[in-house]
Amino acid sequence: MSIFQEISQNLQQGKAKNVKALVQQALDEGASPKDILEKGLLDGMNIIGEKFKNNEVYVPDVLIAARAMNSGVEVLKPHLVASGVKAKGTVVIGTVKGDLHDIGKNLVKMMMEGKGLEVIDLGVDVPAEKFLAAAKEHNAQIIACSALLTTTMSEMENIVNAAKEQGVRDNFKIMVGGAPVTDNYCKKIGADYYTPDAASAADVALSICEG
Ligand code: B1M
Repeated sequence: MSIFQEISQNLQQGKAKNVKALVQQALDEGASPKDILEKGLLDGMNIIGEKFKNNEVYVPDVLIAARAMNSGVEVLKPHLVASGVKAKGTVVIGTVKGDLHDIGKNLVKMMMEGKGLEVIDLGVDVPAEKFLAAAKEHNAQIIACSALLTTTMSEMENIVNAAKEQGVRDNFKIMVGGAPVTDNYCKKIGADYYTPDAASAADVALSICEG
């Protein structure tokens, strides 16, 4: 088994310490940071993402895999910057104003990071103005909004409207999701993309950033 496959498998099993050590070993053996990221870490996260989509693994498995991914990325980050590997795009993510649910949002963030995107996490209870200010500041391609309450979903419409009012609606794609959100609702409020789960949100975000 190659060291990349070992990294991928340990990541899928959530073995954070092993992933960290294997990434360091691969670097010491002269593997390129890009290969370690793509053939090891991202490969493992993609497999977990697919399994999650197909109900073959569940939320805790994804969370521990994501933690293992973060351990590997920590070791790799300085080398990626040095070797000039750029993030494939930037996403500003948050749970909308009035809503404190963040487990789903965190999964979406992790899956997006697993695809090589830079994700600026604004946390929970995020007002429309804050989404827009952060998207402008970080030159993001995407604003990603999560809502878990029927009473807070309407905040998503406020974000779309605020973007129009500020004359920046065409600068960002607005993605929406969360248990009560639907594709019809997305269309009704004039957002760009609805996705039902974290894995498909990451797929769509990547395809937006890759143009
Ligand atoms: Co609350 N809660 N909660 N809660 N809570 C729900 C959502 C609820 C359905 C429970 C119920 O009544 N059956 C209900 C909402 C009813 C409604 O509006 N239709 C509810 C309620 C009413 C409340 C309070 C009002 C309760 C109260 O205080 N009376 C209160 C509100 C607080 C607030 O936000 N202001 C409240 C509080 C809480 C806790 C703090 C205790 C806790 C949140 C902890 C936390 O997040 N850190 C909590 C929890 C845990 C839940 C349940 C049990 C689980 C939610 C969850 O994390 N699911 C939930 C009931 C349930 O769903 N069974 C419930 C797992 C998570 C992985 O799924 O977030 O759906 P989810 O994310 C999925 C997809 O939706 C999607 O991807 C994820 C994974 O694939 N997705 C996106 C999410 N965001 C996306 C964005 C995208 C794309 C996809 O693109 C941008």
